[in-house]
Amino acid sequence: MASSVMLFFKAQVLSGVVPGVTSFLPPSSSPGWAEDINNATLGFQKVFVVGLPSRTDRRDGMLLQASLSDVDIEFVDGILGKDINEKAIPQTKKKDENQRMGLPVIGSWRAHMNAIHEVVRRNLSSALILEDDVDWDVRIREQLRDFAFSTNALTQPLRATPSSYSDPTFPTAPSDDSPAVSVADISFHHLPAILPPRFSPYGDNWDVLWIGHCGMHFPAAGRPGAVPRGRVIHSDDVTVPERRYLWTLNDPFTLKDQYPEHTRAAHHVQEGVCTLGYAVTQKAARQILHEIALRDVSDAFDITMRFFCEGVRGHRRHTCLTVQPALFHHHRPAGPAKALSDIGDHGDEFRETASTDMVRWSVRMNADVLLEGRRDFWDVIDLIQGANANGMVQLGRQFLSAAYLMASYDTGKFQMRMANPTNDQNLVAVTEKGFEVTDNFCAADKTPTDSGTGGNAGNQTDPKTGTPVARSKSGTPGVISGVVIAVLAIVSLIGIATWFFLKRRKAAVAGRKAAVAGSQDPSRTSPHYDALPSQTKDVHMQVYPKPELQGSSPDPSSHQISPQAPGPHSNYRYELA
Ligand SMILES: *[C@@H]1O[C@H](CO)[C@@H](O)[C@H](O)[C@H]1NC(C)=O
Ligand SMILES: *[C@@H]1O[C@H](CO)[C@@H](O)[C@H](O)[C@H]1NC(C)=O
Ligand SMILES: CC(=O)N[C@H]1CO[C@H](CO)[C@@H](O)[C@@H]1O
Repeated sequence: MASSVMLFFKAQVLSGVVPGVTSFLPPSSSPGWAEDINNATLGFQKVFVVGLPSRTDRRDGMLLQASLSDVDIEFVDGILGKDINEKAIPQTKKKDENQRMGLPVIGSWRAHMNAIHEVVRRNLSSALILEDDVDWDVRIREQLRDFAFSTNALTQPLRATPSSYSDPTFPTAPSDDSPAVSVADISFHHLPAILPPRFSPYGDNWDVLWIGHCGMHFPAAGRPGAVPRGRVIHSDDVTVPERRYLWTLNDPFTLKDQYPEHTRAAHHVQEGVCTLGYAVTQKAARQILHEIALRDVSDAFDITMRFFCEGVRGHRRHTCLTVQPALFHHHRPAGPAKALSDIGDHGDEFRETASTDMVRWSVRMNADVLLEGRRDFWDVIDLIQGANANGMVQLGRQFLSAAYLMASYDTGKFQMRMANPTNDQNLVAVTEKGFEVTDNFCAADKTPTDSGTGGNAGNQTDPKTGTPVARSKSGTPGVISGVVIAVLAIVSLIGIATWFFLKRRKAAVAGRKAAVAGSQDPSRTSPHYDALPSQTKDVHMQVYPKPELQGSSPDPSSHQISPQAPGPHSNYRYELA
């Protein structure tokens, strides 16, 4: 169900578009236990793709993509919520009609349950389940091999002391109220020696590998469940795009805020959103049948999966591992946005160019190159720039190459960020004559950032607010007017966005009734939408270009309009089927 919306505003990047000609890196050698990852089912016993049989376009796309990657897939039929027999939807608690989940949520739940059902019926030792609109990197096997090294480091017994693990919080993390145990990051480049796995190349101790998602948190004290807190940090992973191309539905985005460029992290699942791709073991599939298929559908499937992993809301805790950025992401083909989902509303927009976010050498975007047997793959960066050259809205020249707005209907809040301005400067408000405006234009409720990362030499600090304001390095009038244009453009976009948000919200209210379960936190069910128009003024204070861009440490809390992490019940986009 689409109870929230994310809009992207992109401006043209002026630099020339050059195809990404990069030499292909041959996979390095692997130990014997990792070899199966190179097989046709990626080291699982089966790869299933779930989706509606009527979406033959998606099946064609998935089939082509899988064949170009030498992956053997099998389709599992999803079903529309309206076609499910009412009596087949388990009801283990007494409920009112209006406490039922919406049909899209039920359809998505059933599609995934059909896949899980197959895993159990065929007694598969493990299976990877993908939604039918995902894309991956041409180097997927290397990525999975690296992920397997990481999951083994987190969950296999140490070779030297087989009764212990390198993560001191595995298998049982201290419960929430016990004193925080600090867990050092494990470097991917110095992994501990472990007992080689025997059950699966990914380890002997996992239930779920949630490797396609739209957001995860690092486990930490104070988050739900007693999730083990170890992280394997893979720095200099060339398959990770630059940070400015990364996004998540979970805020804060610690990976992007606190780790260097091209870092991938493997860790246990916490607050995952979207089930684009996940593997299950036979044991876990049986448990999912027991705990998710045969119980009330009281949340969307990804949210229930989160509870299943974390061991909250009446579920037992399971060993679920994940990776950030994920390895499977949505692919959006060119065409009417409506076609993107059979269950969510994507409006009347027409998408001129296909895209896949956060995958550098996307298989789908490189189908031509692969079909011709070439190796000069297009990088996501070139593709995004190419897409921008094809008539995306132009805003403020290269200063503001992308801004995005995230609105959550559940909390009644929205948030705006620039995703991709320049690395050279902060965005500041200036007067017509080019002087900085220091009286709280963009900064009223910001606390001083102390990034300490440099890169903004020549900046000043506003004596009143303590807010750092940076000057453009070049400082030419052209530069400054570009900034002005960018700022004005954003302010006007906010107006449009607010209008859009309110319009959408009206339509959503009716749908929400069904979706809001009785157990929902009451503060979430009464969002103050009506206050939004008057908040528009505050919102431009939230236009903060810097933290995402320069590798600065995150400026805690002040950047958020609201406690924004999708709470257990907040539903973002569900794209299945
Ligand atoms: C790939 O490896 C996995 C794990 O060892 C195994 O279960 C599966 O049968 C293999 N797939 C193929 C097609 O050989
Ligand atoms: C399922 O597979 C396991 C492991 O291969 C085997 O021990 C078990 O007997 C099988 N169960 C059924 C019902 O076939
Ligand atoms: C010249 C100057 O004041 N530079 C400062 C700009 O801001 C950064 C971080 O806020 C400081 O580290 C610099 O010293």
